[in-house]
Amino acid sequence: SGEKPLILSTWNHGIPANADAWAKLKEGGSILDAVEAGVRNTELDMDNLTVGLQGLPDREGITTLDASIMTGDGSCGSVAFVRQIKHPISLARAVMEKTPHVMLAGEGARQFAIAQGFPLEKEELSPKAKVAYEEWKKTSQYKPIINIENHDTIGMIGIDAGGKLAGSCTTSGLAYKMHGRVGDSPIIGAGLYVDDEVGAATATGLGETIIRVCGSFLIVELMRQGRTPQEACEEAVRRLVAKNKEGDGIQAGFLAINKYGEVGAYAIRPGFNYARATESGNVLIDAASYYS
Ligand code: SD4
Repeated sequence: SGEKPLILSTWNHGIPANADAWAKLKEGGSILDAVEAGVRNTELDMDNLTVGLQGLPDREGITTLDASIMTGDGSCGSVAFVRQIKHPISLARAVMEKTPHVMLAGEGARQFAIAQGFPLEKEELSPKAKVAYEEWKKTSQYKPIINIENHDTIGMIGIDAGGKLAGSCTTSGLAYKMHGRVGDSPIIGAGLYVDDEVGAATATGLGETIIRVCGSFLIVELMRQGRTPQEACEEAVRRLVAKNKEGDGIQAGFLAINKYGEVGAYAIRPGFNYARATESGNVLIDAASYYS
């Protein structure tokens, strides 16, 4: 069986995110504190155009963010279609801890953020996002393209030494999406699911396809029925491919851990990688995929 504590996160920016999560655990933080701190790193990464306010905007040129957070006792919070908030993951945590609700969206989420003392950022595109958006406007074509538009959301799942689990997921979503579009990342059970009795899963890629199969919940339930994390991720990807409505060329990937600290990762196509942090190090690993 696997090592604990363990932190897993999507893509190569998972390495610095894991490092921050690990540091938080080592200074005595909970696994919840760790997964929040980890993805806050990515929310500030100016080179990542799929997370945070520097992310690529929707068709109208407005960057809107989705995020969710969950612990293994079933506590969860999320925000969707939120503007001007630098750390949507922390806003999702505030929804979880300070409201009777699980999910706040749009203007209501922003009002709640203001009431909680979150600073409102100026609404302007980051230099890189602005260049990309101006270029996109020349044709205004919208086709989900793997590993370009869909790339780089961070999903993080972790288990502490005592077997408590938590996860986080944060994104600016699909580039040039319709205004108001919400992806899988803030949907509990789609982009993220955590249950201390079983394990945790998170997703990245084309959200529509992940929502359709309740991807992260599906993986946790498959593990509950006895599948390994790897088997569960593979079955979820098979399900997603079978139900695909978006055509060839889409990408999605899943990460999973079970309560023993065993790991699974699988994607539709090659190119998906993830960062795995344990006492023995923080390393980037290429995931296997359905298509070669
Ligand atoms: C979404 N799943 O909004 C996100 C996008 C993503 O890496 O994962 N990008 O559909």
